[in-house]
Amino acid sequence: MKVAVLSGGVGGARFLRGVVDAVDPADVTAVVNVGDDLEVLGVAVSPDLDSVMYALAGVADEERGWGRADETWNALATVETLGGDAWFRLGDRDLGLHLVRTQALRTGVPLSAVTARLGAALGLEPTILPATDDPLRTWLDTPNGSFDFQHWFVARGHRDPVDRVRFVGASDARPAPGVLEALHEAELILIAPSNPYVSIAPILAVARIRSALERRRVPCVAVSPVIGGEAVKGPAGAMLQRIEGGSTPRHVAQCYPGLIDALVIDEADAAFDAGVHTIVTKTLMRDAASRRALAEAALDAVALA
Ligand code: FO1
Repeated sequence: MKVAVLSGGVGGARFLRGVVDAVDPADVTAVVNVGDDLEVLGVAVSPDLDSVMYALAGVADEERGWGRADETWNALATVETLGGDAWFRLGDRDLGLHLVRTQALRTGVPLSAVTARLGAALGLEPTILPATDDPLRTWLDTPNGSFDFQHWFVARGHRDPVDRVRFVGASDARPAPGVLEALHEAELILIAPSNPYVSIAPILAVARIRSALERRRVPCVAVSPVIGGEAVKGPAGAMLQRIEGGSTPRHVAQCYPGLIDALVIDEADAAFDAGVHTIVTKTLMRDAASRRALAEAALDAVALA
């Protein structure tokens, strides 16, 4: 079964591991958020693409959720000693990938082509696509000022309550090559249990991706990132409370108006009416078996066609 998965970083990457365990990995295309991308110390970092690639290559740091396992931090220690920018922690192994990406981007290779090269070098079977090759960056408006995503998330520890999320560059952003094809060829479209505002919304901010979803002829199923009103990790719960007015399945479903046919929710939230068809299962991904079981529950929604 051909599957297209819209994904952010940590949670999306875990979910994708379950998906490639449950279907032929060559039939899976991940369309990944790039709103978090940044340049730090002169290198181009695409955190969500990297979280997805590292997870699927089996080299991710499972505890941290981002970056590589068996990481060392010698370059960062030198940066710190020399008074350089050390707020965004780049490990030595991770840095190697950023150097290769940065060099290719500087010679004019688009992000999607660089990502294809990196994926091939890591031996990945699924197709990993950035949502767009064009510059699209997530900004957060808070009572304490406006911040780009990583300054809000990492430097300020996502402590500022968010009033509005904006996607600078979105109006001119085109889907990266392969994205619309993957959405059109998919027999099922999945939205990973990523943050709806800062992981999935930047993908949907590319107008032609959003309209492809609106005009889909196959089911689109989102997996809720919330369990019992709280995000497993990160600010999704607090953002839903402040922006949507609550963090029940209905509030999650409201983030995807006209875009989903079903929402996968946790057993802890089974009592709520989401306003769309719900699939109730255990959504916490603690190991390979639970990741696969969650993916299978979402994949079963192909029967909704
Ligand atoms: N997250 C942090 O909380 N602190 C960091 O220093 C940090 C560094 C980092 C480096 C490379 C990378 O690929 C991801 C990194 N992340 C870090 C994670 C990242 O900021 C977020 O998890 C994603 O952007 C949200 O999906």
